[in-house]
Amino acid sequence: MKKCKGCGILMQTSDPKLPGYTPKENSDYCQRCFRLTHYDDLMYSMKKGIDPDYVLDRIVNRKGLIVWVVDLFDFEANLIEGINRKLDGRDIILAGTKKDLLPDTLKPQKLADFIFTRLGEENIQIKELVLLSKKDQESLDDLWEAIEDNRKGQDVILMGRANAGKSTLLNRLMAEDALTISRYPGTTLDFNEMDINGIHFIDTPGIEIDHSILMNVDEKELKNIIPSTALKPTVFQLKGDQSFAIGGLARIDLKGCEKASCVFYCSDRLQIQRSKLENADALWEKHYGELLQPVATEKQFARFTTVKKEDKMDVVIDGLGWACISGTVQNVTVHVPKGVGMTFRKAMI
Ligand SMILES: Nc1nc2c(ncn2[C@@H]2O[C@H](COP(=O)(O)OP(=O)(O)OP(=O)(O)O)[C@@H](O)[C@H]2O)c(=O)[nH]1
Ligand SMILES: [Mg+2]
Repeated sequence: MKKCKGCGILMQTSDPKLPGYTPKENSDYCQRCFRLTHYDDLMYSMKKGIDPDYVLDRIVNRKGLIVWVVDLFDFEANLIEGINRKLDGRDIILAGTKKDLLPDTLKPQKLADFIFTRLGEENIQIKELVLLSKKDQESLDDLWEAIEDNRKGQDVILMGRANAGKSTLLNRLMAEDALTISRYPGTTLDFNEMDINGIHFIDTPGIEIDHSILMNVDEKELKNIIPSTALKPTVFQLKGDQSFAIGGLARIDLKGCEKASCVFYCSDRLQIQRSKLENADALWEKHYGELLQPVATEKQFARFTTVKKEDKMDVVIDGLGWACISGTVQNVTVHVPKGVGMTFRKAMI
């Protein structure tokens, strides 16, 4: 049997419930890719389907230049701890995607400085950084150049977290919509190889982000949580003790605010509800799952608290976006569904 051109899986005609099924022996795409592309019908979720260690092992065993695709909106969740060690010290080009989702006010140089600082803090080394926006041809040319400069005759492997935009980027490089892309994590199911301009490229399944909110909500909510257009910051002036609920997905409590502000960078389809901290528990209890929605599949919450040290500090919630807190605030407590990752960092913007 052939491999599916969209997701790379070996096709089969015997079991419609298993990955790779196609009713027609000689088709190029499996039924799942066909339905995803033409009807936005997920059929079955593969977000927990591919073992990340298996994917990484296969990448390590395959010679080639690494293009590490990183979603710039969801930067913290897209980091891969110890990536240099895991890839045996191979050269890495970091291709930052979805720059079009970040506000225009963030200049490329400032963004690049931010990325290099964060990579430094995480002890991650890369050879080159390319920042890419949807539809921007110039940045695509930069990526071609970086690949040519570093490839040394080798194949090129695109790897990264699920949903980072690997298959989308390859479609752009080949100027063809051959690979299946979707907002659902776990679209590409196996290694998928193709030649573009005389270079052999390999698309790979995303490395699962089990700590992302995206993996912890019903799939139908993804279109409300993943932003589709440039983020419009939502600004709140703060006084005293305040609390913010981001739908029913997370809560941020801020104590001792004076001449302070909190700016949210997340999908404009999410409702942010502000209250006095003293009323926050009661409001959460009363409205969780109703006014405060969507909610995560995990109903238990974990709390993280910090004193505010940086002048401008981001509270980042994996898969959801971030809030930038500035001014005088004594301490910050973040409530996230158990298992979802969060980071306190120096502000990106
Ligand atoms: N706004 C924006 N969206 C993008 C960009 N690149 C990819 N996307 C969207 O991100 C989602 C995931 O894209 P894919 O190309 O399927 O991601 P992937 O890394 O191949 O995902 P897996 O195969 O699941 O690992 C899709 O909804 C894309 O439309 C970009 O540059 N800007
Ligand atoms: Mg893919």
